[in-house]
Amino acid sequence: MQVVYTPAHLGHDITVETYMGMPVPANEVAERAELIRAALEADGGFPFVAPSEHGEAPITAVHDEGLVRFLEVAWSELRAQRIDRPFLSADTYPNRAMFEGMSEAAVAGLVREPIQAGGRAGFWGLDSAAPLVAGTYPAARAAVDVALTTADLVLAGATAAYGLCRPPGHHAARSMYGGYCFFNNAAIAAEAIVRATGERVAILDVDYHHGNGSQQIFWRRGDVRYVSIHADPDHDYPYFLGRADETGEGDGAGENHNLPLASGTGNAVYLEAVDRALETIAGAPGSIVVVSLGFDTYGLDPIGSFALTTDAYHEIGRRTASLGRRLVILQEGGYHRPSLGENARAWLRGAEGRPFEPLPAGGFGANGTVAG
Ligand code: SP5
Ligand code: ZN
Repeated sequence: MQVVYTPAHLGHDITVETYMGMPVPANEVAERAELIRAALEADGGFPFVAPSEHGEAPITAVHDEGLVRFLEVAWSELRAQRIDRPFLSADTYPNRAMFEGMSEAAVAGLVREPIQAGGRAGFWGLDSAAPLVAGTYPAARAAVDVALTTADLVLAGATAAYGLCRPPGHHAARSMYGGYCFFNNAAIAAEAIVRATGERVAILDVDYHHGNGSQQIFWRRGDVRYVSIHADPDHDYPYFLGRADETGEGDGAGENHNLPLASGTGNAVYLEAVDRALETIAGAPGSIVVVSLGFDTYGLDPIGSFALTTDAYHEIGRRTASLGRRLVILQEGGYHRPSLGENARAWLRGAEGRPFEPLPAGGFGANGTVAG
């Protein structure tokens, strides 16, 4: 299986994030993508290709142009305004209750994007845990190109291809970034595939978190079915979306499928949810599935509460491929660094119908470091 990768993600060099007001070591770090790259290279069965530039049009096909412009200048604005922070994080969010009692028309007329960078980040952002640095915008643009190049490979006839996207994307909505995500790589790829083929597309989201951005973007769309297995939002980010009764509206009525699972979910319960998700996908026409692939469902993940094992990823990859549809597999989350490479290898080998054997110690160490 071909892998689309670029070192451009390294510019999104994150070391610290904030969690509930306090600085903590970052989860969504550059090393994640490098560990997956090293493991797939060591496997030998994954040829690497560089992404090609696709420009801005596929991005504004799903995102508000104002979000793109904000992300493009956010860092230079922070510096121009002499706000002495190591990364941009919002000061104030427009909580909907701030406008309670005001008409929609009044709010639309009065509320506008501020100039101060911390207010501007609140206008476009979902949460305070998605740090933005000098290299974030080029890295986020490159991640979109990775996703679109992965889609190109499948549109050109590949049975499956894997895009090593970083930063991830599924929390980014049409007019919002957040959850370590800036542009919604999977949604941009799905939209591009719909436009290229005229077919319906399904998104299978198996990241630990609900992909609120993907759900929002396709909420009223009949041509993209979103199916997600994730942690119950009563207990986990993104908290305010992801429940089973969110099924879409308008042309999208019945096209949104959320399968929230309880803390502690292990392989057996998760695989049963995978089967339900795959049946839901099989219930609509189309020949291509975009997979939002996260490994934060792993038992040792520092921000997840599920208990999946590496063997389960091999089986999930195998079952997903046995749908008989072509797969555009895009990386989302997953934060337990020592296991990331092996979990990615297991999933992708499963999707190819190849057995999974752990890499020998010394070639690619069990501690997740690259030998030599
Ligand atoms: C793409 C993706 O996986 N984004 C996840 C964003 C999660 N943001 C909130 C992180 C909160 C970390 N909570 C730590 C709880 C430790 N018990
Ligand atoms: Zn996640």
